[in-house]
Amino acid sequence: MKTPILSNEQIKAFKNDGYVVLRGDFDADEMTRVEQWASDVETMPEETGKQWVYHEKSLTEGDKDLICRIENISPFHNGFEELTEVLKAPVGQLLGEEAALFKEKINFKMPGGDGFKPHQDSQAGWDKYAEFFISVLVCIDEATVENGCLQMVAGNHTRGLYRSWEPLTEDDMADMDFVHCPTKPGDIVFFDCYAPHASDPNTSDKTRRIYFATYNKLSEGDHLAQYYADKHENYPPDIDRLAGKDYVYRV
Ligand SMILES: O=C(O)CCC(=O)C(=O)O
Repeated sequence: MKTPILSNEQIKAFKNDGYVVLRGDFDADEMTRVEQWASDVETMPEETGKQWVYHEKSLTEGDKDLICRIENISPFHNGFEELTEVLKAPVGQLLGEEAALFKEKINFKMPGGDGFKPHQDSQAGWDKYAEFFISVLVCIDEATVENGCLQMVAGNHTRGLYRSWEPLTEDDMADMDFVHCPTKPGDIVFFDCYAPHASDPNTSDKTRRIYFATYNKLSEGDHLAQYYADKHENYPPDIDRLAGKDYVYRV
């Protein structure tokens, strides 16, 4: 995979808007590989101590079981490890220093898969680990309005964190303008941990996979192991769940 390099205009757009979209930055050959890697990860057996697989029930097809998300992939897949490495350089350009990987996942959003309520990523308790994070989205399948592409608010990231562990309220959103951000395979989006965003359920008949990797400044520490240890306590992958215990996805 080639290393994406941001232009000065792209860096400026990120600072102004809280996100920036790079169109077609990974080419068709690179995306054929990433698409194959995502298919590999989907079929890898679910085992304790390996990649973390989360399921959901279809919103449209009765009780059909869907994969909604797979996290903690790169330790078990060389391709995604390579991807986390090449994305470090452009994130470092935005952070102004070297980046450390914090977490990564593929959101599958299969047909009938649910969307995401409006939120800031840092609302998921990330401020416990570091002050600031940047997430990078690599679009694997075309993301459209119909299949639940990302919706972003420009310019609101400068307000900082609204509050932890609760999505944004109607009051918070009174002056926010959520704009659909459709993406094609090979598009890359960088976004600030305070940039409000959301997405709708997938009402199409095709899966919409997007890869997300999140980084913090290396000078703020390497928190990946602690983040996943804490998350395993509160919201483990489905295979590690205790019978009778209620697990609630908050943000
Ligand atoms: O995959 C999506 O549609 C949005 C994902 C998102 O907002 C998140 O994972 O925080």
